[in-house]
Amino acid sequence: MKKVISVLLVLVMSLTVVGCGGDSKKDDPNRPLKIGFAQIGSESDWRVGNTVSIREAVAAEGWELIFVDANQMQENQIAALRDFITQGVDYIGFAPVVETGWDAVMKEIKDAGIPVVMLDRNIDMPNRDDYYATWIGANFVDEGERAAKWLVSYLEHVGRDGENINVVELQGTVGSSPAIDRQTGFNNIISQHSNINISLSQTGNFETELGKTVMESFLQQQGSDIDVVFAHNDGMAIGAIQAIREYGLNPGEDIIIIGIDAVKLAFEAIIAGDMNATIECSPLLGPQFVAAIKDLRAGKTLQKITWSNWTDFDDLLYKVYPDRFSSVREFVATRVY
Ligand code: GYE
Repeated sequence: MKKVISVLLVLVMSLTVVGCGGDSKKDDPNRPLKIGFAQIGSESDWRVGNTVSIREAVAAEGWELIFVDANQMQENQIAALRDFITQGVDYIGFAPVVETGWDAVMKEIKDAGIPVVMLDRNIDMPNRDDYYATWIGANFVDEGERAAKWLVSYLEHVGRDGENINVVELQGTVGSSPAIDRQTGFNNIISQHSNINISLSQTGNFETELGKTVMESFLQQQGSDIDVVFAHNDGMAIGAIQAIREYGLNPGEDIIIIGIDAVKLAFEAIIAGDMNATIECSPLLGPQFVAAIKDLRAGKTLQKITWSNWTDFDDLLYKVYPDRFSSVREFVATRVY
């Protein structure tokens, strides 16, 4: 008898648990959501612009945002994600600092039944599509290709397409999707041009200071033999500009500088003649992030990839190829990051 009662008890209890789960799924559409966002850090103007965009978009909905800045450290992001599970957030937003090493925590999030919206960078794990509802960001391979195509067009335009061109590369964070893909994209194009070669390539971790330090070492090794700096973001390009000036060369003239992101500082450097081009990668992903969550809440299935919009900027080729490039002067005043 005792056994029967305890079996019954267990049955009743588990039914209650199932019942609770069932009820909580009937979401009151007016209930403010609780969102956890695991951000990479504040390593660049791009990142700061991205954070502001997310904060503003979530606040505009009246939702609660638990925002964690992981200071570019994977273990901090993993801890933040686990904390979001403990706190029982409704949705998780996640920009992973590097691509690999997320398998365990992504499985934990999935087991907890919390939908994930990936933003900006992506993860690399078996069946990764099963672990997030959607990913919103830029096509980084395409960005690298566009940077190289700008260079090819520029060299043609200034009559240097017959010369051997020595490129040095400032890479982003090792193992991050933009660093991997931008390098791939750039190489896809320059491999078709035997006169353009990368002689030195090192990470500056997407940081201005580190970009400057690495550029100083490049200059010590090769000095004025360097023709081009390809920086995986504008912040490192700005650092390189400082290093080149301190070395006694003219950035933008003696050495061609290409960055990625299209932040205001890069526009100003291009207008000042210190930099030559920037490839746009928009950080203003907050509205798309919120739209994705609203769709998920309404029960929609989202496509796995949503690309952000872009255009590329310089102060020369936009006149020749208005369909490919835009003028920095036209956009500098309205750039908010
Ligand atoms: O280019 C860089 C930032 O992941 C696309 O991260 C982003 C990159 C961006 O630190 O400035």
